[in-house]
Amino acid sequence: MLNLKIAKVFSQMAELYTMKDDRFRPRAYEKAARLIESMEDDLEDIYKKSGVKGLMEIEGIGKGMAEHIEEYVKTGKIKNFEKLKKDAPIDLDSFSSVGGVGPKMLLALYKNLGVKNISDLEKAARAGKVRRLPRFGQKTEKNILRSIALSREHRGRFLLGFVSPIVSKMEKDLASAPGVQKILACGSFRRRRETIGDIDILASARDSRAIMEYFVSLPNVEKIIARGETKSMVRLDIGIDADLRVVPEKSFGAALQYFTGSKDHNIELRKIAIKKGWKLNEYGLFDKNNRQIAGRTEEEIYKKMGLDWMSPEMRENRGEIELALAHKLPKIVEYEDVICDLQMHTTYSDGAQGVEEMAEAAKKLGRKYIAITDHVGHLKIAGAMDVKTIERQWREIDGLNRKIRNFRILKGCEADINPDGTIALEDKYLLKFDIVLGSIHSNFKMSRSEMTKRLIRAMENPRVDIISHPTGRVIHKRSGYELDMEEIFRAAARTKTILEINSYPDRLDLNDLNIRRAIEHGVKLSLGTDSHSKNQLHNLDLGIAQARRGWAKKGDIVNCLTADQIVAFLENRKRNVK
Ligand code: DGT
Ligand code: CA
Ligand code: CA
Ligand code: ZN
Repeated sequence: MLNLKIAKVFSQMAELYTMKDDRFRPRAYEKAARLIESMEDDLEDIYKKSGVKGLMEIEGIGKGMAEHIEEYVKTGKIKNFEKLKKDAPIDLDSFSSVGGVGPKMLLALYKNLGVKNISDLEKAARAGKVRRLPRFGQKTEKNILRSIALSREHRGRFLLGFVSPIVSKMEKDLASAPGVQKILACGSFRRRRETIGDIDILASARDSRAIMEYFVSLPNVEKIIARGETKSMVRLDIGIDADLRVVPEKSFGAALQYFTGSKDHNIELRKIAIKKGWKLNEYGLFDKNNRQIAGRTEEEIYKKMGLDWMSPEMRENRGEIELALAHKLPKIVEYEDVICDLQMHTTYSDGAQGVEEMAEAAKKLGRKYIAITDHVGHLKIAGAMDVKTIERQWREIDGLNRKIRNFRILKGCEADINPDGTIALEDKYLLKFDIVLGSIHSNFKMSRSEMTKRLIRAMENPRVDIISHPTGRVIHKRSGYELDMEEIFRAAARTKTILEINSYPDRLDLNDLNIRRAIEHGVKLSLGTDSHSKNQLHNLDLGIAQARRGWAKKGDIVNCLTADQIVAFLENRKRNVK
């Protein structure tokens, strides 16, 4: 699968063209990169089947891009890219995880200080050289050092949404290996943590050697790190490690439990076994006489020890073991309970497809309704809609609602929250939307108390239904604004404002812990994919996973209401808020 590699090349070409002050190519390449990154079909397959023509049939891929892809598939290189890199020999890879340092800054740093990679930059910033450059200053220098520290913290971890399609494909491939009985990815992947350190695959098989051979020869394996009869470890082409363990079927449940973790959860569980005079490990649960009393299934491991089985998402040793012992586990929201997607963009602002195409794609994924939430306000780079455009979109939505059966499109928008907490669109317009999301897209660096006040003022506006990506963090890139979250939760509860679980792979904002706190405050939550293309609509599952990790119940998530119910709910909340 070359998709991710090509996406990376395109995204770096966008940066290199930005350095050259090219007007149009940066956006075109960045858009193509994002599209390819979230595509499920394999570009190499498409090319091999139907050539450049087939590639051009992908929406958003023109002739030039298609030819680049062809060149890459054939030679592993793109000449234009190599040429661009010669003019600016900067290790863009090393900067990809450092937020807030754009291409123009990189070029200035390279030209003036010879900075080529992160460690050069860190050295220059620590020596106080960066602040002396025109347009940089002390504050920028400090932010650069903070970004570098943040990226270190995350080094070697991969986004769940990024790894997920790859793991699913490996599971499917391995299931067809000779003699395989059971196969499942465990570890943080099964617990659906927002980032994954390495992939832990577990199998039971009649012949472990055959599946091992199959595993180490998968096409996306770049290098074999260790190879044994029951355990092997490889490095995949995207840079993450994956290991495979093979156990006998009678131990599969025990191994599943053990390798799903988390480590802290396992340690607590083992203490319970020890108290009973038993032993618990990846081979099973054993009594005093070392007889296996459970191990074939995960359920029986928990049951024998007196616990109810719980979803992997809950296994972080955050109180779930006590509740399972007392048979008082909460019934968390199921994936099927969530029937709509409450944030997405179309060509009316910065999305790749029109309203109808997004609606049809969402319907195909089983959603019962959606909210179209294009940008309104100041965000000119994101193509914020003006009033005329809004009215045109409403007319189109009315028409589509008559046309598309068993489906509904809500009229929504994502409105900018101004630095003073007011909304960047007049009230009389806000009132006419079915659903209004308020978001912070500018002035990120306010003090904690100012930022908290800003968000609370937005929540006090009864026309704002949902605060989107409430903390503003971007995994691996930005740590989020300074906020007093307890104050925010209290205000959300008081004003009956819904807080979003933004389901975009690098946002997942609110995160699991904040979700749990919000619920304890009685705050309602919404799920939105924030899709900018129809290929991203499947990300809803990532948000649901985080909701489950935050122990959300069906009643906590407004996306479990029907379209009629949610409209009534939103009207009612506006009436009750002063
Ligand atoms: P990751 O890979 O950093 O995203 O996180 P995990 O949870 O996948 O951790 P990993 O890959 O180191 O180990 C996989 C599972 O194996 C882990 O969730 C629980 C189990 N495990 C690992 N080390 C220990 C340990 O020292 N004690 C116990 N009881 N279990 C462990
Ligand atoms: Ca792992
Ligand atoms: Ca591991
Ligand atoms: Zn947008």
